[in-house]
Amino acid sequence: MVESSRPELLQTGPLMAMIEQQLAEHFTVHRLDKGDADALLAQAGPNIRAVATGVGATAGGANRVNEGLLARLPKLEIVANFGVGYDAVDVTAAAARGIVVTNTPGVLDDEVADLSVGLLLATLRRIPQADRFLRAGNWPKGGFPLGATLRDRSIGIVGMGRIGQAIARRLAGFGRPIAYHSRRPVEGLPYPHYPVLRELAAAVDVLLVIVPGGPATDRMINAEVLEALGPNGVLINVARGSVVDEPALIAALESGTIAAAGLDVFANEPHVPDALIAMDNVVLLPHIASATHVTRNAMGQLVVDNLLAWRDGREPLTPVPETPLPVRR
Ligand code: NAP
Ligand code: 8YV
Repeated sequence: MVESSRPELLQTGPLMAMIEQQLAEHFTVHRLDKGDADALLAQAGPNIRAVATGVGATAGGANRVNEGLLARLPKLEIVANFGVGYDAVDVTAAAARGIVVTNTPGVLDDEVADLSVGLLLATLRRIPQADRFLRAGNWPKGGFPLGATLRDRSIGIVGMGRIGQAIARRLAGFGRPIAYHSRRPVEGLPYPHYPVLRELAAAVDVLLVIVPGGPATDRMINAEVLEALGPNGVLINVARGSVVDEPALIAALESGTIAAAGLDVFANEPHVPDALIAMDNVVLLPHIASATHVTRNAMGQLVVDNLLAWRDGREPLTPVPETPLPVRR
């Protein structure tokens, strides 16, 4: 039974205009990031039935949907997350309260895989550095130094889910050996599975990380794994900054324990350590793997469609595995 045709919705931070326009059309929207959050929660919290969250809630973002926030929203039924990664939402607490959490899987796989391969090539072949070299007027003084190649490398993919598999399909075209690490092997894949991450790192020359963030993967790329990757090794992280022990990575890059890194994500976004910015053997991107008009619009529409399905009394389209709950009504 649908309580209201315009349910009260809490938006934790800015979202794309196309999302905000549709939310305003179908919901009574309260903004947690505008004005006094505490006063807003005291006044509107008891009637909030839906949350829309995303940008700004990842990594170190302030507006995480945690137990403290959930406790102030006693009528909450759904949290719709913009992004396939939902590490900024406490799904265990949500499940315990019978709240369904949705994310945006599938619609961004190819986009993120394209960027991952681009970042790998940019890091290995030093494409941004070559661009800077030319712009600085250095070419007439001599050619850009010779560098590393993909031709003699094997690639280890950490996380072989939707995006990991889209990356592997692309990298197969490069004719280099591929292996992967995940907790369980994926049936039917032709690549060797390494149940122990350190053993994968020791066996390959490139580690490309595309696992979810959260406690289970927290700093899984640590000093020991980087040591195993070795002095010819390259780390590519398109997963979450939390997955890498950032100080250990900086130390490994500075000491030559590994050769180079390509990073789309950081521990405390949007802040990037000065030590990384000062290095010449890293390529740094501002979390852009899905950042195209087409893909972000598809993600945004999925956020809205999940909320509208719930509002209309249907099952949300893409609940996360931890909360595959029927809507509580
Ligand atoms: P997915 O389909 O759920 O795949 C996740 C993969 O990680 C699975 O192979 C899973 O296998 C593995 N995994 C999970 N926990 C693990 C652990 N503790 N140890 C080892 N492997 C583990 O997810 P997806 O759609 O491919 O997305 C993956 C992640 O990429 C997202 O959660 C997000 O954080 C990140 N991402 C980043 C961007 C960006 O803009 N940079 C864009 C999109 C996604 P097992 O369960 O068998 O271990
Ligand atoms: C988004 C992402 O940039 O989907 C994810 O998990 O990391 C990216 O696609 C991010 O969710 C926006 O906050």
